[in-house]
Amino acid sequence: MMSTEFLIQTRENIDEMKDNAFQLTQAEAPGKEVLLGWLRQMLLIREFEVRTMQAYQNRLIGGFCHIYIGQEAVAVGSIAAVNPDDPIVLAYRDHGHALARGMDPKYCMAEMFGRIGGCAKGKGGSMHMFDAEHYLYGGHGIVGAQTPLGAGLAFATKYEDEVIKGGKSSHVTLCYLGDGALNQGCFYEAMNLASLQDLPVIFVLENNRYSMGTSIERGTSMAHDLRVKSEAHGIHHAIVDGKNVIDLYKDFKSIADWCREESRPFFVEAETYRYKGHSMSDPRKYRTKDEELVEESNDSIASLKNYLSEEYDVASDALKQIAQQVKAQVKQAVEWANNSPETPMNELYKDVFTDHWGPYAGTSKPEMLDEGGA
Ligand SMILES: Cc1ncc(C[n+]2csc(CCOP(=O)(O)OP(=O)(O)O)c2C)c(N)n1
Ligand SMILES: [Mg+2]
Repeated sequence: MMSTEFLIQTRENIDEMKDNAFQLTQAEAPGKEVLLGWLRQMLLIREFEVRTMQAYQNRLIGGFCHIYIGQEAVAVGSIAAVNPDDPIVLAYRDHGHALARGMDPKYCMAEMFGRIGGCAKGKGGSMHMFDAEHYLYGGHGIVGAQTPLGAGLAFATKYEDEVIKGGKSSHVTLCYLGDGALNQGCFYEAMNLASLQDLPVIFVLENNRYSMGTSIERGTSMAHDLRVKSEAHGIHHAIVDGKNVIDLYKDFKSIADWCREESRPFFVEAETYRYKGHSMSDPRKYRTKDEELVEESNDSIASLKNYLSEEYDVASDALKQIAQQVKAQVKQAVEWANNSPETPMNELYKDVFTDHWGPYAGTSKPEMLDEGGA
């Protein structure tokens, strides 16, 4: 019988790997006000997700829904390290990134409620947060599908900066992916093109160690040393701490500056963990309670609070006040979503690129269009 045991190796040499990875120049640590802003964002994401779970259980949200609790530091720290007009493209676990990028939580919540007030008029739902104004080019439900889009966005900014404007490429795209996407062919096609064409895109692997119920060791070759995935394409790699927003920011800032300067791609692995199940219906039988407790005891929000108290003497009352303000903001978002009208049927064929009739005559007309549809 074939054995797969030989594939499973530990990451005991991880420190050595970190040392051997691309040498990052150390970016400056941000000051107190910036850190308080990040704490607010991380608390906002967590509270938003808690309310999302409640709304889902109350059947106000339907369809697929993936919770980002535990991973907040990755979105907040990495997005803070780039400019507001640097494009972002995401997988489906996307609420946290949308909020970190500046989407008003009410548009994000209404999107999940399937209401007209949502960022995609309620037609996308949880997995498809889109906000062109904030250069957020969508959450994507097909695992890995966003990786060629990330390369394409970087191609677009490079083309615009260099060819249309005749200057130097000055943008960098953040393209997030989960560890499950490491096993999708399109990711390797995207890295190949990104390397060949010197595209300034950072592939941000959020390694939360599971792809649905499959641990990375069981589903991904060379899981103990993911450098090889990008080195095959001549793309630099770094491992960053996905639980420490300050360190993560500093690393990302150095990487983003380098990508911008050199117009080259990069592969960053952020070590993180999702506290909740894969989606709303996941009993988490594939991992132990002990493992979850260990991960939750190293929480990014708790660490940042401690840091603020110890380094800047921020009082616990001040921290509580931020938490209360965030709670109120999310409550309002839920109310706003609740009060937003259902998306009408005649919206169905709006905002799509195709002419739904096409050039063909005589095709049958969808029934709903007889009722004053598009
Ligand atoms: C091409 C494709 N295959 C399978 C699925 C089903 N699927 C949805 S989510 C998921 C797991 C992906 O895990 P990962 O990339 O680690 O992201 P995470 O959920 O951990 O954020 C799978 C297999 C899919 N959406 N697309
Ligand atoms: Mg995963």
